[in-house]
Amino acid sequence: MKKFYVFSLLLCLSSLINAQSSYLIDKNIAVFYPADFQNEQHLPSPIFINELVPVAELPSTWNIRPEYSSENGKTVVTLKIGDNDDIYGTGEVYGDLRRNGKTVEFWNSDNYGYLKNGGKNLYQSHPWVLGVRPDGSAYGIIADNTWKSKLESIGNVLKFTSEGPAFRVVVIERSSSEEVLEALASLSGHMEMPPIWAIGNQQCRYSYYPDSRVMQIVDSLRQERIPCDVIWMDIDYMDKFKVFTYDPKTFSQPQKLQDFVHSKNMKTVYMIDPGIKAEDGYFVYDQGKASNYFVKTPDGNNFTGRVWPGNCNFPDFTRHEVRTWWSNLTRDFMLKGADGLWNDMNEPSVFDVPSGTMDEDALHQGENSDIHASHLRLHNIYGMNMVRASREGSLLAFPDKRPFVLSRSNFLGGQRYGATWTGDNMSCWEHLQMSIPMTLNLSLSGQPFNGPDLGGFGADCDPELLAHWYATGVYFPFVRNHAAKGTNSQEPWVFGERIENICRTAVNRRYVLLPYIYSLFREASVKGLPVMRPAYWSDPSDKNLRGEQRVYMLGSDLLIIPRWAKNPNLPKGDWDIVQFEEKDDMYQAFVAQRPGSIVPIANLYQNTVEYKTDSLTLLVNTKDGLAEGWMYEDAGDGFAYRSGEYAEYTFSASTDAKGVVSVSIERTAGEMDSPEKMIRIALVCDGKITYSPWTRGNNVSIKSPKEKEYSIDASKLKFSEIDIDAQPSLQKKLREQTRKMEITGQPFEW
Ligand code: MIG
Repeated sequence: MKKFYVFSLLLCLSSLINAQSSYLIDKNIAVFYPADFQNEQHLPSPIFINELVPVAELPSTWNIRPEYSSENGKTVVTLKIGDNDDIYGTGEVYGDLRRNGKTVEFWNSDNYGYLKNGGKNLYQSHPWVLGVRPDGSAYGIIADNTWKSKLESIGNVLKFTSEGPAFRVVVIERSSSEEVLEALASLSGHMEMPPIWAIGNQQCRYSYYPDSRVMQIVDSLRQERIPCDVIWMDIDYMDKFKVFTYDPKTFSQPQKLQDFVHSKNMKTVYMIDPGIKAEDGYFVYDQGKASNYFVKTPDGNNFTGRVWPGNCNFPDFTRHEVRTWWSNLTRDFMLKGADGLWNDMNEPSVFDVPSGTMDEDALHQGENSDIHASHLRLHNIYGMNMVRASREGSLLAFPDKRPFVLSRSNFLGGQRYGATWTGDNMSCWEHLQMSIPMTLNLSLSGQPFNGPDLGGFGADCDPELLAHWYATGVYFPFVRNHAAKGTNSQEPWVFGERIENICRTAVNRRYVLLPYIYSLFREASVKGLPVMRPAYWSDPSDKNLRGEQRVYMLGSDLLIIPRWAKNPNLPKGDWDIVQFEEKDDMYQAFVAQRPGSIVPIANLYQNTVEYKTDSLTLLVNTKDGLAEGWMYEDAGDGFAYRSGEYAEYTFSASTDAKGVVSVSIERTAGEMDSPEKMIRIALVCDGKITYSPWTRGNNVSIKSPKEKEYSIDASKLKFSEIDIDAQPSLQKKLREQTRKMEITGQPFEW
């Protein structure tokens, strides 16, 4: 670090504005320093897990290079890319999957309905671009900068404009998008393996209260046989919205509540916000005040802003001693009955001020107590540092359990600390459709564990929308139904049996797919590959797929085609539709399997406590008679897997001259004891499944019904009749919501 500082200083003295130093820090990963790099304004970087150490000179042939300049006192960095490149990523963004021609602002913002500022800045920031050339080769660009900034894509130029001093840029060159994502994770960290319950179905609303209501919902989920793993507590469980407290009337016995929820094989997740009510006698406030832990104003007072509890002060999470304090508070709280945590409002969100957040000149102490850094610089990593402290708190409470923290705000690299959701969407068709490119671009920005509020948060959901949302969304990495206060209920059963059956079928599919999905999370935690992937990953050479944003991939082997996505662009080749149910309800997404792949699925369970993998059905779609697949499993929680307590298997299929398909299972890694499984083949062929008998052991065969010569033809698929354009639009939903507000006199709270 010091070395660079001195070096850049020297360069600064000896060179003109655009001079810079650059090195390779890894194979085909370059870092560029501006001539006037100010170490203390940027470091330590919250993005990288290791210092960027030079390993070689930058080759003179290096293609993508930043050019530094300034414009109206702001730092400008431009990079020239190829004329025909497609760009993706750029974090949590509203709008199309391809980011060519788009602008995103990096200034974390509470953005209800994505309505503010044209949705250009949402709850989190990822100063990051994934670029893909026509030949499929790809590059990644990291602006190592937390300051308020923006990114514009203008023709073949990427332009970053920052309110802070000039920053480092890292450019990754690889031969595919996958490899770029792997490189990003090697630099910025991998997500940790989540507890398996966190990838199950989850039920939330703002808010289930009192506690008896929570129990009722849990009971209903079980009675209605909607598989589910988690019930969520939104802010109303607190005593007057004071964090780390419980309402003495409605949530007086959190431990008893957790015991009940556990007895139903579910888990509890509780919301914790950053705003601390400024009220003498409230223990969190008293401690924070006494230790001087709050964010300051320039004149040395505690910054005060209004949020749910009223006037609040805000912990300065950029300081490690504040994070330690927070982790301890979190530990004590979790020990009273929480399995997971939900950090909201941590952009941070502040009511009644035009900016919706803290003043730009508010002061943070940062990691270095000599430096008081402005909010302008540290705003974007406020949420990241909060979720980091929360994760630590969970580990203090339960050293033997994997933390699960969901955070609304975060920053590039934040996958190390928690999962995320895409904030306050609306129950409307635009947002159901938009949830796909949003989740994909976050996934392409290093955050594999994310998803939208299923069913939509703001405004009333309706039966068709809910059914289609479940049918589309159960393959997302994070699956949680959530709705705002003042909106109608949207649990799977509220619209009658027909809709409930559709929702249940969809959730059942997620649960049988768990062996495959859990393996994808393993892949994310080891390699850094996303769980949900854009359709173009199925064939980067197919230009038609580059902008496809209705169809998406779950891992490398399944392609999800929503039923409302008429005439989608589909990959060529022998992708085959997996028929999960006997009867088609015309809502469930088509799930197409990659030719040459084997996907393990389990029997149906209602939750991950009961879930077992002792019987596996192997979906096999052969290509030239061959297919391959793999699977990972472990205890589903805890850290024993780190010392070898896991099992990895590979599956391989071949076909003999008589058309008999045989699959063998090989144990390839891990030391976990696992008895031989019952297995059967489900041969996916021409849209139908043929099952072999169940067999115990490592080999199973089946006579293939016929030579296959099928490929999915979008024009032959039966899509839903629903006319999306005729459905209530976002604008109409907003008008309806305003009208309801006038009639009931009840303001909507979000
Ligand atoms: O200002 O806690 O995005 O999921 O239900 C609104 C209440 C505060 C915003 C979150 C939403 C949550 C709600 N919160």
